Amino acid sequence: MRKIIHVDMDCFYAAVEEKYNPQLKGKPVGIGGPPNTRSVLCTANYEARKFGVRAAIPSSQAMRLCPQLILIPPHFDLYKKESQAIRGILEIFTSLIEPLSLDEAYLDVSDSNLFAGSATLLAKEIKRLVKLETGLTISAGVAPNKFLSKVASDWRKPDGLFTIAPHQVESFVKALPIEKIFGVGRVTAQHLHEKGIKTCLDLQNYPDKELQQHFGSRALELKRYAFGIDDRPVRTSFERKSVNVEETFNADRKTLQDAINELPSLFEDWTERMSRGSYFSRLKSLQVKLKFADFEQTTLEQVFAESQPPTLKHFEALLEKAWSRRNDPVRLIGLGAKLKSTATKDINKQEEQNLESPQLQMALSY
Ligand code: DCP
Ligand code: MG
Repeated sequence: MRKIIHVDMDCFYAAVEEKYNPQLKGKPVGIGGPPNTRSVLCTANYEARKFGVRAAIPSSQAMRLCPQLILIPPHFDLYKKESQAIRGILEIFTSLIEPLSLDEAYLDVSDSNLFAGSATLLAKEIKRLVKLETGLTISAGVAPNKFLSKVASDWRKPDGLFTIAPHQVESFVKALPIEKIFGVGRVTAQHLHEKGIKTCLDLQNYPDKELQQHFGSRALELKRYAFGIDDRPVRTSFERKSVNVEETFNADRKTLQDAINELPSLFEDWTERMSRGSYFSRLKSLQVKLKFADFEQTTLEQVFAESQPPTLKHFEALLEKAWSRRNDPVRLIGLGAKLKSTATKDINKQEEQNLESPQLQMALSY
């Protein structure tokens, strides 16, 4: 049984801004470009969230929701600096670290002897040191796998610490809303809801066959998550999984032809990135993403198995298909590719050992 810790900074960009400008404390703060542009918010602090202000909404909408909002343009250099300091703290405890973004990481501490093997106490010490050294708060979740540790870090946010010990998994997942499952976005959640599946327990009890009819090869994976099972290893080395480029336009592109006209420059960018990283040999599928004027988005993905690199024509065909889903003006076009993994096996994957080790013993030291 593994011990995974997921850590995630609280209101990261906003918290860093407050650190460097303490006068902001207690006031509603949003990070993003000015409201007279098409900028969307990166994040907002808790004072602002009370007004419904949150990441990904347009700055203009944020100002309407909360007219006293203090809007600050992002300072990525500062966030990077704080992120590196946090990374330094994490490295005290283990080298098995998988960063997900500047403010989030998984740690595999299964084999750590620190704190008598208690991952919970280890997480507590991480929280203490992060606060001491950076002045910022981080939330942590401890669980036997990545999926549950991420749910756990969110469970008591902000400044939270929550553990799901192995013996608690079964009862914990039962009431867990399916939206919390890794990879279940709005669309999948809606499909599941239509079948009356709201919680992981509902999903556990749903017949395999019917689930497979609707979700194909994903059905089994969904079921496993519903039981709290997730074998994904903590990956320490960064391996690029996709190469994407996108552009948000100052004015919506109203017709298919307008959209097609945007492709050559995007394609050029994308090709350059693919070549620079020598990624063409790993090409798995091509995709086109459209974000419509109302912020709804759609992504069309198609397996690419030809021996020559794709041309503009391939993306045009995908764009036409994606466009026909709504035939509406778009504010953003993205194109890209998914890449095949180079990994031959999961080196960090824990074998199921010590099957007869008593659960109680686990629970006490977790
Ligand atoms: N971010 C962004 N655009 C988004 C989401 C996030 O630029 N749509 C940036 C700003 C966030 C940072 O990434 O501060 C971390 O993202 P989180 O989802 O962890 O959000 P926060 O750390 O801001 O808040 P929370 O306390 O909920 O983790
Ligand atoms: Mg965060």
